[in-house]
Amino acid sequence: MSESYMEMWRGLGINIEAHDGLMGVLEKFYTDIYLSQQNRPVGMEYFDYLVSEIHGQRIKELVGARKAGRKVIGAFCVYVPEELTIAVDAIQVGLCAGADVGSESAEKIVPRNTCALIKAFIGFKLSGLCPYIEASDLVVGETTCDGKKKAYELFGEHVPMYVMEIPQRKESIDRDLWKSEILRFKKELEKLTGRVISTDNLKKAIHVVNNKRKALQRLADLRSADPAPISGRDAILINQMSFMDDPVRFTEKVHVLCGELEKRIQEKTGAVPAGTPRVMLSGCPMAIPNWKVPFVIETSGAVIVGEESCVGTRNFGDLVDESCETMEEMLEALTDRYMQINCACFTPNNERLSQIVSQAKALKADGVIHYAITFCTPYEMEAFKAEKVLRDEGILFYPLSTDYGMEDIEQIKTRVEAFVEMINGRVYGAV
Ligand code: BJ8
Repeated sequence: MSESYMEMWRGLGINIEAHDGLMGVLEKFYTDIYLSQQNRPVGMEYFDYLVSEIHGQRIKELVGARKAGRKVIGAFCVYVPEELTIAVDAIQVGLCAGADVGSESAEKIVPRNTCALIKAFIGFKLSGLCPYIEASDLVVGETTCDGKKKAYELFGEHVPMYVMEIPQRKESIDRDLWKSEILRFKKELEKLTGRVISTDNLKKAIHVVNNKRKALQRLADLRSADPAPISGRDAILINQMSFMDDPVRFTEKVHVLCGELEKRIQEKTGAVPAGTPRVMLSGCPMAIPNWKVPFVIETSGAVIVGEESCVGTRNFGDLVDESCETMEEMLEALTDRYMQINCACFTPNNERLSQIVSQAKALKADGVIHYAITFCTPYEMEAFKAEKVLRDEGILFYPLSTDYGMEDIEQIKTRVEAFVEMINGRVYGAV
């Protein structure tokens, strides 16, 4: 990354030496996992560029926007309504971290057996490595799992923190609570920015975010083709970048890529040969640069064709009703849309199980790998239920728990290869 960002990073309080080291490791990692792939769509060039400038150009845009009086909202969860952020002319970015960085520092303030996602965002902050956290005027957390809830109390000593209360059930009383939380967040944003959200601005913001989701839906649908027109790694990267990039520019680039993928499908050009075992991922979100499991799967003879995840369908599967005209109708529509997200923090959460089955069928997946970050109780527990429903449907299932470390990569590879063998055995009639 260019030398010209040094001053900007220093201004944000970034630990330059440690940051240089991190960027060097990431560059190598990206070359090995991404740029080494054969037959990638040309449209991926934009996303390669985004990654190469993830702490450069994009941060420059955020810093520039702040200088012009706009605010930056950092969020950890897909429950935080980006529509409201855009309606106050602020910018929302994702803060979840997907690398084993700063865990030693993190373990000074949270227990060792905390999930890697939580340790990573704390570690990035305490080690001075995340310009997104440093560029955020408000950091928005949510009461989903116990780990996050308690971590935000500690994290709030280091950043300007705001926590949204997420209900744990989907009864009408829970919906009422969630609607009141949407209203409270709206007021908080209005206070922060000094702007009052008008119906016109909210309508436009809903349209912008819906368009982003529609582009991601288009991409997801194209992956049902055989041969898969794009690797799972590339599609996951695009989903990860949906939390970082400008939403309008991102939407445009995803559509350009989708146009290319449609041509590939017509010409039967794939990222892998037709008939390659098709795996769907389900479970915990994979924040950038968490690419370990996708890399292992796609170097073990399979292709990933979809993600039932918050870096996947839980992020873009549902739209907000755009026919609403009044503020009250729009807030109701936002409440409804976000209540449909099936995070494992909800109980019961049978809608998620149905979603896994229908998504796996729509994508013609041969098997589902359930990904849980070690110590993530909600997803590790829900894996047992997911296994049962998929078995009942005759879909192969493998539950995988791992953290961000690389020590277990060979062990995971052996297990994933055995799973791919099972798929091959079934396809060829041996199972
Ligand atoms: S809506 S999945 S983004 S909470 S992995 S921190 S659950 S112990 S990330 Fe999530 Fe929102 Fe739910 Fe999605 Fe806790 Fe599990 Fe860690 Fe997790």
